[in-house]
Amino acid sequence: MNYDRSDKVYGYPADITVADLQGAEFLVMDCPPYQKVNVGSPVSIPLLLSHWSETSGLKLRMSVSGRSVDGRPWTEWVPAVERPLEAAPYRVTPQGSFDFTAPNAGGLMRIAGEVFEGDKRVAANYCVVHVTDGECWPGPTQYLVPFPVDSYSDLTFAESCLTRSHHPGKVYGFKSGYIEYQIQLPKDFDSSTIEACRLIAEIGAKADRELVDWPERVNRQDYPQTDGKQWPSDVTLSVAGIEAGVIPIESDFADARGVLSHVAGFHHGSHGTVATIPLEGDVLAAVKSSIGEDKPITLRFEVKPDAAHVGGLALYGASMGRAPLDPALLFTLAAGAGKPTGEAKLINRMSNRFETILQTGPDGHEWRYTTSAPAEGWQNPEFDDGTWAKGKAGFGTAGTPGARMGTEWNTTDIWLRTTVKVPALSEKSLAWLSLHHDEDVEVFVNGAPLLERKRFASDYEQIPLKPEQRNLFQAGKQNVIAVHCHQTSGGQFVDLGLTILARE
Ligand SMILES: [Ca+2]
Repeated sequence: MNYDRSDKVYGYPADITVADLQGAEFLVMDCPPYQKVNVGSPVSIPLLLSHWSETSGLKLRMSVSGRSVDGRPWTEWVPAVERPLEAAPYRVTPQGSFDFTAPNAGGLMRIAGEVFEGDKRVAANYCVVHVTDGECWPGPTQYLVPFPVDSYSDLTFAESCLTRSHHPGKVYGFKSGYIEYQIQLPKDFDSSTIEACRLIAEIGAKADRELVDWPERVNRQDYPQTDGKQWPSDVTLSVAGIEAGVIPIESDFADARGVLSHVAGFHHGSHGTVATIPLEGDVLAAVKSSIGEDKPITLRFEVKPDAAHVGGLALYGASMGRAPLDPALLFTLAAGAGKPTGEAKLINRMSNRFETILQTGPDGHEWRYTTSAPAEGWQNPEFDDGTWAKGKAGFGTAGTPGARMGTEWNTTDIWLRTTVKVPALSEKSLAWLSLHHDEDVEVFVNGAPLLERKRFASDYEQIPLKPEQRNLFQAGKQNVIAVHCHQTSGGQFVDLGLTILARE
């Protein structure tokens, strides 16, 4: 057994620690730990006190911390309240509720409840209310151009979300490289009305195994919690080819502040820092002239190989991290100037250059399959699978975690075969499998073993192919892919996809 004894950063609001949850008093907030509400809707947090002492004269304080996405403190809308607590000893007693109207602004509200005996806090607890669809953002003289993090036009990190597991709400790369976006602003945007511009983005560093205390033992769920061991990175922002500044990032954080990552169930608790970078002088002039000339604006987030801290980069979108906002350019316009009516577009998206060779899921590929043991050599190209059944991907039983089922398979073994044509791929090109297996699986290409995985996964895993694995495919020809999966108990499933990104 390994113990990680380093001090952890919990990231709870109001400096709540685990000790606040383990005293003789415990404040129950009888609502989901995270709930989503629309602006202007009523919110009610039922409260109870578990009072395991004979202390009297306790006091309750309810408060809201943090800011809306447009930067206003929540206390503008929801002030803190204090009231006495009445509770019989050794009982759980209802304490009414904390009620308010969700502000007319989007963001995450962290609601803390604290119990005091005199000036001493004896218990605390919190919950999160996610307010959506705020109307005060952007303001009347603000023009906001958000862009989804996965709409990048280029990503040059050697190891990145392209070659590891990924989620559309977070793009990342390790060590050095850059992520670039090309934004085409609307034709009717009059650049002479721009008074100021800033970039807002939630940015983090990205460690690989460096923050894991026993890196040799790989567990897909590992996302080390924020502690004293930091992982800084220096991110240079360039706009329209001109450097706008260096953003120092303290670490690859993962704690309770990364609420959205917990909710998304990906890279649990991971989050960045919300950075606001003013674009001024030459940079603003270049932005204005791009708009005037109807050219796209290029935004590059770069970790240079010679930076003081080469710690990778993660950009968090609205569905991941600590703030429910996509990165955005925020323009301040002259009073009275109209906002453009056209649509800003992200152009040259790299995802448009991905080519799916083998598609997963029930809308995907049709395979030949059998559930009775085939003759030896079943994985070889010359094997005749003409008598095997045909079925849509993937294969398994309903209810298996992460399964996207096309064909039911409920026996102990399944053998699958198909053929795919793969173009010639340069060294810089990428090819990756998307594999879900429950349980042991082996994959062959043209009769040769490509990879094996033991036990079970609970979702599709992105597996980049190494050059020697890619070399098993014959360019421009039909290639036979053969898969065997074995089941012992519980859920069962198998599906395999192949995607490529051709690069010169
Ligand atoms: Ca199983």
